Amino acid sequence: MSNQPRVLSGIQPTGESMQLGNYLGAVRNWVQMQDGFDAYYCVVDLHAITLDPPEPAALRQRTRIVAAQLLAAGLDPDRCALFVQSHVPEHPQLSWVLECLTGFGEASRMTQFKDKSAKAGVDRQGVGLFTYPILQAADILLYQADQVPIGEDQRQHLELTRNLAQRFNARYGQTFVVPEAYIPKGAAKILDLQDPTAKMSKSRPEAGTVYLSDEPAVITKKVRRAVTDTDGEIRYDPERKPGLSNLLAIHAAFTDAGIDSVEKEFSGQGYGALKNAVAESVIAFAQPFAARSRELLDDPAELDRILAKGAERARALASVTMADAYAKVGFLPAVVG
Ligand code: ATP
Ligand code: LTN
Repeated sequence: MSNQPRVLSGIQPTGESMQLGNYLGAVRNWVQMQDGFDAYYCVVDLHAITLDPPEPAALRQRTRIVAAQLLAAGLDPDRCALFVQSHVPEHPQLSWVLECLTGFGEASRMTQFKDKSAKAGVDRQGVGLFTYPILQAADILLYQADQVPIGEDQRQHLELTRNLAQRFNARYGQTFVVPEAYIPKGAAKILDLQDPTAKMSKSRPEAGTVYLSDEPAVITKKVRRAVTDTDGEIRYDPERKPGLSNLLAIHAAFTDAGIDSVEKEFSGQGYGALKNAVAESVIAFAQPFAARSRELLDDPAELDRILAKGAERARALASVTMADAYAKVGFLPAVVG
């Protein structure tokens, strides 16, 4: 086993493709952190049935799509364990123990739960949406992760995870590493192009979300129609000019430039020039990315082999933590033979 610090993160197989915010807010860091970390990355299919459960065939397909896209983004199965959450039964097993340590009020304060349940009405949601962050905590704690690369929207879930780790350790003795959130500057919260008060998300309307599988013409159209403001000044000011600042942040991230240098470059020009440049920088990434994802998806047997190997590595680690946690809680060991 590696002596390097460990990293774990997850992404839901919701939608037919990753969106730009997933990549810039999280996945780009996953790729970088393969160097210098013992890396575990997970397609969280158990989480993907918490809201509007998809058709079974669609869930299977989306799970493969996300896996292919993660590889296309630069994950290397020789340098990280890429696996599917439902292949490692320890996740829901540990989740149960953590649920019993979580306060009802504590879980009720999770803003993602409040937002998502408010949309369809609390009484119409399954309990899984409520316990979602606790399963996420189990995902992280099972691997004794030191760092968790995520977007800003997941900060509160990581805080809950840290509290649960500390609570378990205080009650039963040192068991879990208390993880740190790794949240990028600048691209931590990419906003919806049509509604720059909301984060871009796979589950929001098409027009405001750039999918990395979108055709170049579609990307250009979505970016050109992005909602900005009417003062005509190119200036990074997320409070007063959220739409325009979002475009500056996207361009800076895709061209590996600082936001202030992008601001300077376009200062005095019209919004149209900036939008064209943003569309170009997104397409320069998305086009080869989409082509590579399609190639990988054309060989589902190979994808499944990569995921099986990832799950094997994940289980080797998760089962050790799980056995320790169960023993600490006082569950009687099952005698084999
Ligand atoms: P859904 O709409 O189904 O909730 P999502 O698009 O919000 O999905 P997730 O699969 O829940 O994406 O998130 C995967 C990772 O991408 C998480 O680390 C999350 O913080 C990050 N992320 C999602 N949207 C954004 C965004 N708009 N900006 C920055 N990071 C984001
Ligand atoms: N809830 C996360 C997805 C997720 C996750 C994780 C992220 C599930 N398990 C473990 C980091 C670590 C989201 O992005 N909505």
